[in-house]
Amino acid sequence: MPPQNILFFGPAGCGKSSIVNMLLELGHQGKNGKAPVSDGAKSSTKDIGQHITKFGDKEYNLIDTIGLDQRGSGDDQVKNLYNLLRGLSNGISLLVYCVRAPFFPQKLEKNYHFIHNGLCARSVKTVIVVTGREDLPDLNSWWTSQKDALEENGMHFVGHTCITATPGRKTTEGYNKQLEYDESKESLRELVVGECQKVTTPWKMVRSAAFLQDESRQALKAPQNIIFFGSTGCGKSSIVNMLLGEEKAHISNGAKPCTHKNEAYLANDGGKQYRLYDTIGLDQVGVENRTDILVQLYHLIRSLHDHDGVTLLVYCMRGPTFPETLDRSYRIFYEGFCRQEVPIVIVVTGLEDLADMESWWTNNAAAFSEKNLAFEGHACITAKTGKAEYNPSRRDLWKMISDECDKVSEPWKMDSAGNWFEAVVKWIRHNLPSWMDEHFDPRQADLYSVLAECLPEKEAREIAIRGDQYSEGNDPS
Ligand SMILES: Nc1nc2c(ncn2[C@@H]2O[C@H](COP(=O)(O)OP(=O)(O)OP(=O)(O)O)[C@@H](O)[C@H]2O)c(=O)[nH]1
Ligand SMILES: [Mg+2]
Repeated sequence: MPPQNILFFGPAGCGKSSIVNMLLELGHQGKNGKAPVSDGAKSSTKDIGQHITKFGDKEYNLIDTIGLDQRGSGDDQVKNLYNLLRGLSNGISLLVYCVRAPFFPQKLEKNYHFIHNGLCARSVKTVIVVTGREDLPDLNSWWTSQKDALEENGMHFVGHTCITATPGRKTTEGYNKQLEYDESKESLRELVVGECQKVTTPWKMVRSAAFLQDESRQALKAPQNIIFFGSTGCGKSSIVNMLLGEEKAHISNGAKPCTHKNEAYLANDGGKQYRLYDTIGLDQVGVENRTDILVQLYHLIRSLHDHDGVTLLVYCMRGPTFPETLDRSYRIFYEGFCRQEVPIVIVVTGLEDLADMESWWTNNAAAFSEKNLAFEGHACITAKTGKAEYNPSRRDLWKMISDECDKVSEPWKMDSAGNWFEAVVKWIRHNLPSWMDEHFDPRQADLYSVLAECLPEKEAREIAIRGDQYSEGNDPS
């Protein structure tokens, strides 16, 4: 009976080799001995190591990989890994995703998507092992706080453990973390060996290396972020669901605004990953304080700054009538928030009663130009499930969106938080004073209270003072 193969992967320096060694120490060691461990400064796993160990009467091959994000991890390493997987006669039973706490899962998803989605075709069960337990209050707090973020970023695990991968400092009585270290080994064995034993038919790599060029390399790329915006009830959430192919975003069933929080949904098309952001209707009536919307959008764009930037804006509107107030949210998002630096496309919903939905654009394109509203692309659709044109609409919409995203080589990121916010506030005051209702008093105190929700106190105060000078007619720029 050949050994079951277990692949350990994760970013450089997360403790992969230490984890492999913990299992080797616990099991009956076979050939190849210990895995070399990183001293922290630079990664020591130059290539793929394989170590056989035995638990009970079963043998396991622990495969220790290079951190794919490290310098020099290029096509060669990817090919080596592919060749190794391809050569495993017993396939692969389990993936072990190793990360170091505290960490931000969105930064780590590339590794996961590359190995789990790309190389292993989403066909191998994955567990997550978190090292650095010694720096955390307890295991459960870590898992509870991170599991939603992991799921949102498309990372799914059949099990988890949070461990310390070092016995700690040497003291006169031995190592100071020996107890935690021994417990960690047991919990690691339980998770890894336990999950392996459930696998009856390991997954085998049968594809030719050609796919590495496209699918797998795409998976290594971060998802592209797309923001859907527009008036309340125009169909933003319906459009997002249409692209997802399932009803994940809540859609409204009446006149009341439905989406009250900006939400992200992970979508795939043609082997590429997209993150779709369903946002709050900018002109939502009944919102007590419009500044709340502003602050939430600020948080969204700021979070995207650390999250691969914004690739595309999708302006959503409800047809077939051409709306009077169309340009307001366009200007706020495109000109105000994104400084005209992100490509923007338009999606017109509610066109199911037209014999030729595309004719809507032909008839209305001039009205957009007159208002100086320019778009890189458009889609005339119905986003209402059950309508005959729903599936063709979905196909057209994906095509338009993926074509536009393909043209973007460098997603947009706002400049340093303070400058950007100041510019946005100035822009809104100048161009859309009516949007700032009585709750948004331009005087220092109110501006400060908005800013203080998103910025460090000192920064908020400084910007509020500068903004105040501006509102008095002293534009400092
Ligand atoms: N007839 C028709 N109805 C649509 C279409 N798209 C969406 N709807 C309906 O319009 C209503 C509002 O759609 P939502 O997707 O919730 O709109 P939204 O923009 O997300 O609304 P908020 O979240 O409240 O800002 C729902 O009842 C949808 O079923 C369409 O193309 N045609
Ligand atoms: Mg909605």
